[in-house]
Amino acid sequence: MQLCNTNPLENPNQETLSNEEKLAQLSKLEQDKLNKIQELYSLSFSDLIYLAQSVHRDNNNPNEVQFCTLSSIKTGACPEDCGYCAQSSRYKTGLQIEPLQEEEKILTEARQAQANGSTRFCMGAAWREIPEGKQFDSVLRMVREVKAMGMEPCVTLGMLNADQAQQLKEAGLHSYNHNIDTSRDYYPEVISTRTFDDRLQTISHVQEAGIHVCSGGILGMGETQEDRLSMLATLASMDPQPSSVPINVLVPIAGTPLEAADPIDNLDLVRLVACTRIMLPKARVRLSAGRLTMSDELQTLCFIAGANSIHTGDKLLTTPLAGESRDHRLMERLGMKVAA
Ligand code: SAM
Ligand code: DTB
Ligand code: SF4
Repeated sequence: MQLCNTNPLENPNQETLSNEEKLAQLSKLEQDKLNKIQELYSLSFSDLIYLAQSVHRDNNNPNEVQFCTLSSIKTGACPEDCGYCAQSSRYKTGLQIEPLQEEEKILTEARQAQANGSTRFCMGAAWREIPEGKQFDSVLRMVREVKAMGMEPCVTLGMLNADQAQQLKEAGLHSYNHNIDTSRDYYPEVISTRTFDDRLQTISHVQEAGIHVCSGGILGMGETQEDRLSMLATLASMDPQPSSVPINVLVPIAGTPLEAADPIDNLDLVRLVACTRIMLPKARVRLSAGRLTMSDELQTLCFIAGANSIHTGDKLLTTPLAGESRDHRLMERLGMKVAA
């Protein structure tokens, strides 16, 4: 793993450590990043946005937004206990369970997504880890076909090993989405069936296979501001940095432990987008879950702060989105272009 940090959880006395002592265990790099993010976060809103927009202009086309369409290729019945997720078998969320979908059905969705302006197509499966055999072979074929259409194929399939990462690379996979979701400290409050280090391990396999990493998190799960900044410090310390960072705002799902979590303040969201842009200057900063309930004005502030990609379409994985036409209308109103 090229993440330059020491794992405080490897210390069995972790629980007895003060916050200061835990911090002292973070690597110099990650701690430096955290200090810088804290400084950025304490700037006036206007100074922070000015800086983020300057970094954005130096590294990206500020008038361009990439559209990415999601498809749930295997839905629900997941053994993991992620406290936010509609697809965990631990919670009664009323979700319709669907087995791995037919390849042709998914490829039809990909063609439609491309016709609607998306250049990236992300296929998600509610697996703890990728199963070997026929199901993985089918996913590999879908990746090959999406690549052949000229789109960026992305998948999010749970944990994987080095050999599976290699096979995905050979099939032409552009990106693997695997979120760290929150800070190392807050992670066990949200998920107990795997660790933060399990996530980093999968990310390391993805990096080593030469596949782009797409990794981000969820805001509004009851975490503190410090947790959010610490999550960002972890992402910014990865080497190479993720080439895409999805920023999800929790979509509260009835029946999950986080159904009534306090929502994130809108201006805090914009500040976090700005800090992400500054700390990961070249990444696609992607507005992901939570956009259905965001006003056009809030989304615009996020674009000004450096967001340059969205998940579009009628649906994320299991929850609704407003459809591409709302997104195209907003692009037109702002004089911005959908990345070709
Ligand atoms: N099972 C795989 C995994 O967990 O890596 C892939 C699918 S999982 C649904 C993809 C990501 O969606 C999660 O890592 C989480 O960040 C995000 N997500 C899931 N449910 C969400 C919700 N209710 N609100 C916001 N983001 C959510
Ligand atoms: C990511 O970070 N967000 C997307 C994508 N990667 C796979 C998924 C969001 C899921 C939101 C809840 C749902 O629709 O089930
Ligand atoms: Fe399963 Fe992924 Fe949902 Fe967690 S986030 S319950 S691993 S589908």
